[in-house]
Parts: sequence; structure tokens; C-alpha cells
Amino acid sequence: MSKLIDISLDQWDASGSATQQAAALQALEDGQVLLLPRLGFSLHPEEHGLLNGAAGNASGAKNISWEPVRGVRGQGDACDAALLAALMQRYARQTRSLLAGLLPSYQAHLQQGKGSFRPVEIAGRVTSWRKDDTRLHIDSFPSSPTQGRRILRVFTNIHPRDAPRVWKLGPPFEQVAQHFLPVAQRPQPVLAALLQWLHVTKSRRTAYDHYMLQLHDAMKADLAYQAQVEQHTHAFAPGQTWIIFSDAVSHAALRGQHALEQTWLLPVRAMAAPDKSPLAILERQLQRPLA
Ligand SMILES: O=C(O)CCC(=O)C(=O)O
Ligand SMILES: [Fe+2]
Repeated sequence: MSKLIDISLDQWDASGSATQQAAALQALEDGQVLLLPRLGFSLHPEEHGLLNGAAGNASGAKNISWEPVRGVRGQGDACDAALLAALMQRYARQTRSLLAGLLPSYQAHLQQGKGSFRPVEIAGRVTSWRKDDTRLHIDSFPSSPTQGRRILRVFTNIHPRDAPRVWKLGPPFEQVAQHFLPVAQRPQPVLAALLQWLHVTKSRRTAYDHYMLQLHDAMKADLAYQAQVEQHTHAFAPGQTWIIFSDAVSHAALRGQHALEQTWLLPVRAMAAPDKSPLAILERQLQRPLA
């Protein structure tokens, strides 16, 4: 069962003590959630309007995503894209400095992924089962293969009043893989090549990415499993930040509104214990190389 450990840093640019750094590294790689209960994200005065529905999302997308080169995508017309991009850039910088102070051995290896602003209430959101994050899942991105790299995500609840972001945490990756690999379809290299050629995927979907997507989908599709598997609920209050390897910590987001998230990718070799990666676990269970 995934657990949370508290880290008492309250500044984005603070350095953890050697003890905090060692505890954070081990907990994270063991599939726990690092909770920073006193680390919030401050909005500038002109940014408060973004939480008043100005960032309404005409496309029906659940999140507004941001990348340094492409800028923001998915925002409604009423939303000031430049304002949002500046906010996302600041959040990305602050998460990088937090990771540097807490997990210094990762710093030189982190690759910046997408960020997101999440202004839409989760509860009652209408979506397909595959996109339904209220169901327990491990993260795997259909169009952005990681090719084995870890998905390290930082979230902050920025709700202006008191609404928590409520998550469920489920069984560890090893157990999820044991349950669903036996029914997983085998990868088809020709299909992976076609998807890349058609630009459905941004790079080659490796056998690793294929199996991660299979686990993501099989887990969300299995309502009996969702109901009976061990899980516990945790509420992240406004003004709190949390960090997880979301490719290995099974999770679901039940309710909440207004969060920021920044994704970082980490090569497996940069881990203190690469044998704890989903790549190594899948390779052991399938008894073949996947990356
Ligand atoms: O929005 C959230 O709190 C998390 C949703 C989720 O599971 C995800 O983005 O992968
Ligand atoms: Fe997720």
C-alpha cells in the first residue's frame, strides 16, 4: 500500500538536510508519496482571476497543458494565454528547484515534460473510462512514450478557499503488474512503427510503453478490481504540494478543483535503485528486455 511521508520544507528553493534527502529518495523509489504539507504556490494579484472560471475550457479537456516551446493549449477564449504561460513557467522553475534541493542526485538527469493547470472540478466530470482518472491507474501517456524513463510529477493544490484534492492510493506496481500482465496483449512492432509514422505517437512506442498502456487500461476497465483492491483515501489541502512517481504509484483523483502539475522524466539509470523501476519489474516478470 502506498504511504505518504511528510517533508517539512516550506520554500521552493530550500535545500533538504542530508537526512531529508536520503528519506525522500528512498520513499519515492519505494512507491511512496512525498507530501510537503507547508509548501504552497503563491499567485500574483493579476493571476487570481484564473481561478474564477476565466480559464474555462471550451474544448472540454480536463486540463490546460503547457510546454515551454508550444505554450499553453486547451484554454478557453476568455483566458489570457500569456498570463497562464508565465504562471506555468514559474511553477516549472520552482518544481525544478524543489527537486534539486530534495533529490540532488536526480538533478542533472531530469528532462522537462508537460505542465498542467487544472481548473475543472474533478467530481462529476464526464469522460470516457480510459480518461477517467477517478479510477485507480498508473500513468502512461498514449502519445508520449517514455521508453522506460520514469514519470516524476509534482502537484500543488491552489484552490483559493478550502477545497481539498482527494485522491485514492492503491496497490504497489509489482502487484498491479502481477495481476494484469497475464491478460495483457503482446506488443506489435509494426503497429508501433505505423503509429509513429502517422504522428499518433511522438516517438516510438516501445514494448515497455505498450505494456504500461495495457496496465493503465486494464486497471481502469476492471470495475470489480477497482472495488475490491486495497486502497486508501487522502485529502491534499490547499497550500500543499506532493511528489510521486506516477508510473508506479497507483492512484485516482476523486474530487477537487484548481491544481498545478509539472511532469519531469528521469532515465532509470539515474535512480538510486534502478531495479525498483517499472521497467525492471516488468522485465523480471516477463523475463525479457523491453526498452
Ligand atoms: O488531477 C489530479 O489530481 C490527478 C489526475 C491523474 O491521475 C493524472 O493526471 O494522471
Ligand atoms: Fe494519473
